[in-house]
Amino acid sequence: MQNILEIKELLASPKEVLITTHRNPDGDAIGSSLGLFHYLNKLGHHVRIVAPSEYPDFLAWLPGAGEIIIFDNEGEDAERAVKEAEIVFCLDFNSLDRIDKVGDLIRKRDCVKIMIDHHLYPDDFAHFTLSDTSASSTSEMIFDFIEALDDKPLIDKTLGEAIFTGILTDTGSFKYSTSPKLFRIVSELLALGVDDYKLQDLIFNSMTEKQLRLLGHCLDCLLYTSPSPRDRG
Ligand SMILES: [Mn+2]
Repeated sequence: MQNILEIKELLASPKEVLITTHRNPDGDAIGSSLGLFHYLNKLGHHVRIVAPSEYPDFLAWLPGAGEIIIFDNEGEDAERAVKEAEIVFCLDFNSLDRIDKVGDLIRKRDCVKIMIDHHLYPDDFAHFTLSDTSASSTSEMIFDFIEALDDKPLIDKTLGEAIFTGILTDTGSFKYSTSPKLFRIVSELLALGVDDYKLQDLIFNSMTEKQLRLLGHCLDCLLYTSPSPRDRG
C-alpha cells in the first residue's frame, strides 16, 4: 500500500486523532470509523470521531457509537476536536465538499490528512490518499490498512464487528462488489467470533421493526378515522 511506511512512522507515537466521515452516515461510514477508532485506541492514540449529521438508529448498538460527536448537535465539541487534531482521517468520502462545515474546518487546518475511501475520483486534498475503487467498502479498506501496518493481531471481535457491519451494508448482504479477497477477510472476521447471524438480525431486522411500528401506527389511524360498518348504515 502506498505511503504505508510513512503512515506507520506517524502513528508510532501517541497523537490527537480525528476520524470523520460523510453526512447521513451509513453502515460503512460508521463501521469503518469505529473499526479505525478501536484500532487507533489500541495503539495508544487519543481518538475522536466527528460525523456531520446523525447516524441511523440501527447502528447504535455498535461499541463506541455513543462517543461519536455529531456536528449538527454538538458543534462546539466537533469544532474543538478538529482544532486539536494532529492527524485527520477522512473515511468513506472523496471530497471535503461532502462534509459541509466540517469540511471547511478541516480545509483550514494544516495537520496531516489521510483519506481512506473506495469512491471514484478522489479529490486531491489529503497528504495521503488511500483510494481503492475495487474495494467493496471503506470498512474492507480499514482491514487492509491494519494488515498493511502489520497489526492484524490487533483485530479483535469488537473491531471485527464494526468492519463486518460496513461490509455487510455496502455489499447489500454480499450481493455486490464481492471478491475472493473480501470473502477471505469475512472468513477471518467470523473466525474471531463475529456472529454474522446476530449482526444481520441487529442491522436488518431493527430496520424492519421500525417500519412495522410505522405501519402499525398508520393502521391505528385508519381504524380510528374510518367509519364503523354500523355508521355507514
Ligand atoms: Mn462506502
